[in-house]
Amino acid sequence: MRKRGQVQFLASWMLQTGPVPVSSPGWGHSTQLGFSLGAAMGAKLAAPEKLVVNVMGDAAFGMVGMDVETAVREQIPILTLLLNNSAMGNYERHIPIASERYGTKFLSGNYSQVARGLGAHSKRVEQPGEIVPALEEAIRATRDGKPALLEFITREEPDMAIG
Ligand SMILES: Cc1ncc(C[n+]2csc(CCOP(=O)(O)OP(=O)(O)O)c2C)c(N)n1
Ligand SMILES: [Mg+2]
Repeated sequence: MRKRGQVQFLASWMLQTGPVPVSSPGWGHSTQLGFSLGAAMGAKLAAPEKLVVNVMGDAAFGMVGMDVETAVREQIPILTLLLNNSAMGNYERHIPIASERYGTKFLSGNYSQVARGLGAHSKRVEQPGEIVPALEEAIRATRDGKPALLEFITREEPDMAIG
């Protein structure tokens, strides 16, 4: 499951080059930010034996993040990987004046705290050495029936080949 934006390009690359076979539902004509959270819950309900991973950005989480509560309440243990680059990546190309004058493309927030507040397992990952243990712990949490969210603090990619 992937949403739009820089996250989408990075996740596509990871899925194509990763060492482990994975499957990824296509998004068809859906491009709305945040749809992957609900779609991941649906996938997990359809295939509860699988590890279902939802990759999303900080702006996408801003659109739908409260639905983590649905996953907690209904015990749908998906794993969300949130890439927090504190921005709508490269979005100045779409809103140049608003970005320059008002910084409209920039965001802030501690989304792992939000997820924890909603009852999910969560961790904010700031150092590379924390990535693997955080993933292992989060996957264990999903196996115990708890939705998990890892918030990775990243930087905005300065330029991406977007058509
Ligand atoms: C509901 C909705 N509003 C606006 C857009 C347009 N849009 C596409 S990508 C994007 C910014 C995405 O930012 P973020 O989720 O933080 O991901 P990043 O590109 O920073 O990885 C926006 C606003 C959209 N796809 N869906
Ligand atoms: Mg972002």
